[in-house]
Amino acid sequence: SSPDSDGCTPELEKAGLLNKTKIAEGGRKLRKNWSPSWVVLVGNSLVFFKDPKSQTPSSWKPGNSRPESSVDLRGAKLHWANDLSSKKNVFRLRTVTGNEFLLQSETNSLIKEWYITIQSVIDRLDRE
Ligand code: I3P
Repeated sequence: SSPDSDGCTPELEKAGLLNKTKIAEGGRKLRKNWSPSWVVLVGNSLVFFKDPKSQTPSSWKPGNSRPESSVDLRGAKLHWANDLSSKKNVFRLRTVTGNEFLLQSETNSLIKEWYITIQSVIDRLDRE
């Protein structure tokens, strides 16, 4: 069912708008700075783009849509983390390099789908 039967292009699993903050970099704690992020799950990576809606019309051009950052999901850990925020529907993603992110949505069903889909990619990579 893959549109990319030769396997040269990583498969797009999911994309959407979530609230995001990075809380640690290489194991060092960072100050929270929540902002909306366009999140794309593709291949083995979670890729973050600045929310186009938060930008001025002139700053948002197709050529400007370079990722803000990208996370390698191999060996990553996912945990529900409602204890780490006053917000609801929050989970924490921790990479093998000690980078930690909180991701959040006001919509419970939406954040559950993200959790399940990211976990399934982590599980697939664990089996490789
Ligand atoms: C933080 C800001 C965050 C909040 C965080 C505050 O204050 O209000 O939204 O996290 O709480 O410290 P500031 O803007 O002054 O940095 P949540 O929204 O996730 O609760 P925390 O320090 O308890 O994590």
